[in-house]
Amino acid sequence: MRDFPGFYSESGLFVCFEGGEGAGKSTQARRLGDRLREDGHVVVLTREPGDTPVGAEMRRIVLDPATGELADRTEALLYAADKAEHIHAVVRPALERGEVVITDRYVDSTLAYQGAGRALDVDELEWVARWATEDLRPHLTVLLDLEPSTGLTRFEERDRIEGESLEFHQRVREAFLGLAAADPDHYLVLDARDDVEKIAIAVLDRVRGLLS
Ligand code: Z5A
Repeated sequence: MRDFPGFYSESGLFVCFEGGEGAGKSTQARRLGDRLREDGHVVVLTREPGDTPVGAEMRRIVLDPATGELADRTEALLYAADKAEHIHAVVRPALERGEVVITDRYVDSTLAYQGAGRALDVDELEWVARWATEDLRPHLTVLLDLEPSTGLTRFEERDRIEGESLEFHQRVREAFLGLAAADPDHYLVLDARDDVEKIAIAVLDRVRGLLS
């Protein structure tokens, strides 16, 4: 199987937030976006799945409990299609314009949820996800690490994936931590139990370092 070495955009900055449910990704992505705009940067705040018209359809299918059971491979391909469109229509054009792109979830979510969670072959899955994204890698992935039993209590309603077992979410957490440990230069792992502002400052420090 072909190896994917990873492609890092030479223009712009690509930052990704990853982590389990309720870890605070959306909260921190918004805060980082606001502060970088105050610093004078042009920021594109985006997310997976669902930030393109096609992606919104994919999001509805994969997350709506009314969808019911899907074959694991079907689910993985729907996420991959969302990523392909997202990179093509949103992420790459913004990076080529020299902007900061902040995405709430990316390829690591596929490796963690469809790989460790659903137990699909991770090498095969990674091949599909890397192919879909032209192997574009974030300059930095911020992993907000949280015990799943805590994260799941931050919500009242559960979608198709949030409704999975605690063991499923534990495997997802371990997979995220494993990805971060394998590539420390491109990850910032933070304890998501910390105060929102403390986390935001740690993220901003690291990102400002990359921008200077
Ligand atoms: N998925 C996948 O399987 N494969 C893939 O390739 C991709 C995704 C890309 C997307 O769901 C689902 O798709 C996701 C993985 C799967 N699984 N599920 N379900 P989503 O986009 O609807 O939701 P999410 O990405 O899981 O995010 P989230 O669960 O909505 O949470 P969050 O963004 O991490 O947290 P938040 O919305 O910022 O905060 C949640 C609450 O916690 C809120 O009330 C905050 O005020 C509070 N909060 C935030 N930070 C803190 C701190 N530090 N302390 C205390 N309370 C806090």
